[in-house]
Amino acid sequence: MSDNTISLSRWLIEQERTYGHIPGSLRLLIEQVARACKRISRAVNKGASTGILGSAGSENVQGEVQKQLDVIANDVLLEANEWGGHLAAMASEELERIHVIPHRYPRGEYLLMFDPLDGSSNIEVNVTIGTIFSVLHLADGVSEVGPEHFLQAGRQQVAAGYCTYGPQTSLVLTLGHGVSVFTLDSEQGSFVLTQSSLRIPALTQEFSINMSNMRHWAAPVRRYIDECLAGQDGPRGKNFNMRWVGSMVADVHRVLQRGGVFLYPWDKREPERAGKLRLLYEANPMAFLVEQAGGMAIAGTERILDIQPETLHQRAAVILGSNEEVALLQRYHREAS
Ligand code: AHM
Ligand code: MG
Repeated sequence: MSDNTISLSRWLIEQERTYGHIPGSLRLLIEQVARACKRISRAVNKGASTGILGSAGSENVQGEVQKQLDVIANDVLLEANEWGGHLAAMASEELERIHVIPHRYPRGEYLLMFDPLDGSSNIEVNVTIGTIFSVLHLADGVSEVGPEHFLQAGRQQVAAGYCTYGPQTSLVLTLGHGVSVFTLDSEQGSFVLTQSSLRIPALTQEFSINMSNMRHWAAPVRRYIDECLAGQDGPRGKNFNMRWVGSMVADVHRVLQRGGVFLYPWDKREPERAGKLRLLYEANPMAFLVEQAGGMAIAGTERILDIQPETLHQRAAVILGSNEEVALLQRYHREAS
């Protein structure tokens, strides 16, 4: 590390000084999450050499088969964040119930939510996966923490971020004052600031959706994608490119860096389900980051961050990215409703 690099720890302290309302306990909580991500990154990097690829032989609360790395990542996050004194409870995509901080540790004022290993179908094929997290404040005066305390609209998040485990390990973070990107210097073992005040490019011609579900989409999504596919000769008057990694962290990271739109919309396969992705562990943190980077995030007509959660593992439709594209999709949804 050269002298002018800014480590995550230094950056957090400087943020605390600049924005007096970022409390020290939130700073320490973020450092703890980052430490857990470094451990997960190491486990992911070792891959098959340590025999930890493959199924764990169990299912999570959503009925999805858990991979060994899903379980390891979940345990690392629980263990790393339990004792610090900053949290009251945690909720994970992999756990049916919330994890209340045991009485032997001091209880803090925050709630942490995470998808420990997003994109786990990509683990075996050595494609980028990641951890997504979100932090809420526990309402004042609560003595017994319950799942209902996690049911806050996404606009109330005090921090959110994700870590990608790919060619580089990147931590992308917002505390509500813009988005910063940190890259793991694996020799030093620390995250260093590599981008400040990230802005999603406004002019863009790239979309990201699982095209194999096309026949199941609702009319507004179909209309938007049809117009993109029509290219230069169609109503958009330009050619579009398509990318789908199948790991939300990787697809959203690309959208944040070079613009475009990411969609996992409602579809007819399971009409009673709002979408595939989880509101608290995936949609809300990504929506917070995207809005902080100057983009938009909607579920159809509604802003994701305004959805009032009703259950812990609730799903949401997700459409996010560059303003112009998401605004057009919102208009198509409004016209259809
Ligand atoms: P996971 O959290 O169990 O990995 O599932 C979420 C993932 C997202 O990362 C990704 O955008 C989506 O599922 C891909 O779904 P599909 O395989 O239907 O394209
Ligand atoms: Mg996920």
